[in-house]
Amino acid sequence: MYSSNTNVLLNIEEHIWGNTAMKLYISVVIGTGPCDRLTRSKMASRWGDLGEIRIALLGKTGVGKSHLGNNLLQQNAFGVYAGFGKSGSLCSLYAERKLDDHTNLFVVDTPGLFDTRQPNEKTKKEIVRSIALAAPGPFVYIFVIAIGRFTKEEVDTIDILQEILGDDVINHVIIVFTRKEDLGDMLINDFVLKSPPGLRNLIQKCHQRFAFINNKGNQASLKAETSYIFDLIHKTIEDNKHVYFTNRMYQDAEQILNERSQEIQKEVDRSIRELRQKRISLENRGNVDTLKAQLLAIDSEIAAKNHMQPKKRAKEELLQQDSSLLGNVLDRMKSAWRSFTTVFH
Ligand SMILES: Nc1nc2c(ncn2[C@@H]2O[C@H](COP(=O)(O)OP(=O)(O)OP(=O)(O)O)[C@@H](O)[C@H]2O)c(=O)[nH]1
Ligand SMILES: [Mg+2]
Repeated sequence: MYSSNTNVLLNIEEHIWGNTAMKLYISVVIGTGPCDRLTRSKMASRWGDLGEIRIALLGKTGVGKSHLGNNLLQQNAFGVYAGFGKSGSLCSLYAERKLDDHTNLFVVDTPGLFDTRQPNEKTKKEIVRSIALAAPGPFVYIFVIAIGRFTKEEVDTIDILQEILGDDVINHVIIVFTRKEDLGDMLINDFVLKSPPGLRNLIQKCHQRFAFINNKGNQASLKAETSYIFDLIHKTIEDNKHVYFTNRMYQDAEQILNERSQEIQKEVDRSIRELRQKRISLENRGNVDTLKAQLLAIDSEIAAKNHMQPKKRAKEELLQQDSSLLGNVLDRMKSAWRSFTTVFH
């Protein structure tokens, strides 16, 4: 028999997943299946063994991308700008948080990209940077639109996205409308019905996958709205059979990041070896007690280096202005630059 706590959990999970997943959950977590412990706990994750859910935020400047990113991440990771569209900065950023024991949420914020057909060289560089940060490819692109501020530029953004990344990218796009409070008493169905044809087409193009959020809402409404968005993300990932969007550009970026991660790992291994050597020679100097502080410092330095994730370090290098790693990605994406020239005019 299950404890009452387990029953509560079962009810919640049933609500979220439905019956089939529920049976799977019972057999795996409660222990009726022949799984080993590791498989059990991995299967218990709503996200299976995906490990990392990569999400990219898209949309015109000032629509609330960063604010939405912060709400999904439950932290103030991205700069939110008080004025509408005042960001002006072109620095793509990323942040992450744990969704459960096995799954990280990884969000790339792209300030106002893809929203003009006349980007300067700096903007193009930022597009490449944001692609590289989300390598090997996002599971879901969240296209953010502010209620009541839909323009032709939004349609253009999706067109540009498809022209750069390919038509299939649309299968990974969901729309999130911010400023939900502006809906007032209007029902969601009415909102869709009364939307301009361009927006209705866009919703249809995105397989009717849309959600609403008031980024400035209270805790309870934020909880309900972000949880609905996560359900939508989950459904999109299921619809795409757990395959993230990728193409040559993402794969090139991934390869360069992997090469850099390997170099970083080698550098780390070398400096750990040097630290260990230093430790041994200190110990050989005799009185270990007087050297205690130095030995402890070396131990904690070794622990920190062991803890470091080379891939993460590589992505951090991409954020640096004039990073040579970004230069390498740009070089590798020369063909992409050519396609930018044809897409943007
Ligand atoms: N009332 C209300 N304000 C919002 C909502 N979402 C965002 N805002 C506000 O709109 C402003 C712009 O939000 P940001 O998140 O910085 O917009 P952004 O899309 O990241 O803008 P860029 O970085 O310039 O591309 C901020 O003042 C937000 O607090 C919302 O749902 N309701
Ligand atoms: Mg922003």
